[in-house]
Amino acid sequence: REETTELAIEGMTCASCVGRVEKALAKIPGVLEATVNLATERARVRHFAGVVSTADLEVAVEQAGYKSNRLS
Ligand code: 9UX
Repeated sequence: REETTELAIEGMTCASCVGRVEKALAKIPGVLEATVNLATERARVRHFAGVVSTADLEVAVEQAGYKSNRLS
């Protein structure tokens, strides 16, 4: 089953930050697509449920140097 998780990302100040966060999320096995909106500070991640947890996404964002909080 696929699901979409939204995260609030803190600490992005330029467009390159968006690319860093998208790349960090997209490389997780089981992630299908990751898009980040700088203006709204939101990441939307489509992934396989059961393969990728919200915690996995948050760890990846934090390892890339940003803070993340689960939205839905
Ligand atoms: Mo831009 Mo973001 O110079 O960590 S890449 S602020």
